[in-house]
Amino acid sequence: MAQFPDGFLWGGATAANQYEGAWNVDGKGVSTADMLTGGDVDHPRHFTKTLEPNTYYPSHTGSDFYHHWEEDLDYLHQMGFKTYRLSIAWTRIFPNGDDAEPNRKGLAFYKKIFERCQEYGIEPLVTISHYEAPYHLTEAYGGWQDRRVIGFFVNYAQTLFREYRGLVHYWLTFNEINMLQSPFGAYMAGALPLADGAPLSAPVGVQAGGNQLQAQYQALHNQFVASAQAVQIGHAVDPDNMIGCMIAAGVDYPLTAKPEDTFKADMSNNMRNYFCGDVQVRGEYPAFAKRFFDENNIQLDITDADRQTLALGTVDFYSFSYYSSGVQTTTNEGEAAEANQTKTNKNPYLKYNDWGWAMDPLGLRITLDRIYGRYNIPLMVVENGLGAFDKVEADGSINDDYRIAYLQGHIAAMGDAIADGVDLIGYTTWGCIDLASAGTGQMDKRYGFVYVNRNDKQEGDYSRHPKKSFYWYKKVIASNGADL
Ligand code: BGP
Repeated sequence: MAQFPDGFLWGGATAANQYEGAWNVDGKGVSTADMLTGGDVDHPRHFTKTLEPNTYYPSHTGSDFYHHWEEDLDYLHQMGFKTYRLSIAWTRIFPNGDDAEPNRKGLAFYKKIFERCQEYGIEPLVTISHYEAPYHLTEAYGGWQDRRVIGFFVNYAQTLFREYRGLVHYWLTFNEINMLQSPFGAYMAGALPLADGAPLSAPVGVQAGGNQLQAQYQALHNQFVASAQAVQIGHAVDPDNMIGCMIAAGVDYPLTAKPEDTFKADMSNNMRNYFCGDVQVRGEYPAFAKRFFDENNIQLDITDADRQTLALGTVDFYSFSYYSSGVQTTTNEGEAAEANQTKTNKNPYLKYNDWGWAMDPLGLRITLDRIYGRYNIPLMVVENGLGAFDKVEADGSINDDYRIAYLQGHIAAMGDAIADGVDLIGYTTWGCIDLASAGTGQMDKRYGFVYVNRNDKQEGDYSRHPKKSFYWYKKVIASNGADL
């Protein structure tokens, strides 16, 4: 039976642009996420420079948390949440990103949420930037490639640390910062410019013929520096602040015992779990970065002051999302699978969800063991869960046994990792209340314990309905993970 430590932070996670809606209310500015359409298989996500009438932009409505926050926090409280991971929309606080003064109405919105959390004994875990940035910064500065954006972010982060001092103790600087390494994530994670009408897989941040990787890695470097400065400020404002990195982590297996396959899998795991981890935990780029930069003709603008900032702004804990594992091979023997517009090799030993993501609880234990083995600092799993189509029965019940089974397996794997010696301090399942998908923009790709009545056809009144998993997770938390 899994043994979780006392005080383990059980909870769930959401992100502003996928959940809040109210995209242009109370002084909020336009964010990069607000320019992304999507919604179902016939309408894959793409960027539009001018908002098109009669087109669905998932962030504009989300799950309408902006107007349902009291009800939603009440549901989290009923489940016994110890923590709630949410992000702050930068554009509610600084509508353009480079504004001189913050928007008081935006600050007030989150303050009442944190105060309610405090009443409920729920520790907020705040992501300062989750897959969005003020659109103005992308237009006027070219986004995160430009060093000036570092200063705007640090000013924003400092405003939050001061405003919410005593109410918030756990912070993450950038969601899945390593997504900047892939073309798919670079617009979302890095807020680099896309061409009008371009899909999310299109080149970002460069004029035709430019070095796309150069743009991505310079933006990533600038985010590292911004994150490290924010960590130092956060600690200075309140020494009780615990500030973490957030990385899309996982494990890639070699398809065969060919040494080349193992080498390729190792390199892939290094790039995914350790590239950003080393910079943010150890305060310096890993040794393997140099060869990667050389081979890809990437020449970064890294100053001595940057190196010092990185060394001084290391994080207190390593947090990550884990959904799935992958397979690497140097041959064409594998069967191809597709997830998030990226071709991968199919693992014959695992089952896949409806979006082509392998379900692999043991992969979570392996990931935890390896990351802890490298860094020896507290870990937190801040996203995990099963995206699935849910069915509302005639009597209104939603029997999501498949979701319960997925989570049971992953929680048991965390228990095993703790028994392996890993210092795991918390677990927040993704999309604890249904919200729009980041990858597809769909409302029908659901993760929640609470159903939100809104679908891919943009029908539904946003009413909330607990699923079977709601009562199950409540029991898990009450038993501190003993009763799965
Ligand atoms: C992560 C993101 C989240 C979330 C999740 C699930 O990469 O941090 O924002 O959405 O993936 O992905 P999707 O929404 O595409 O199912």
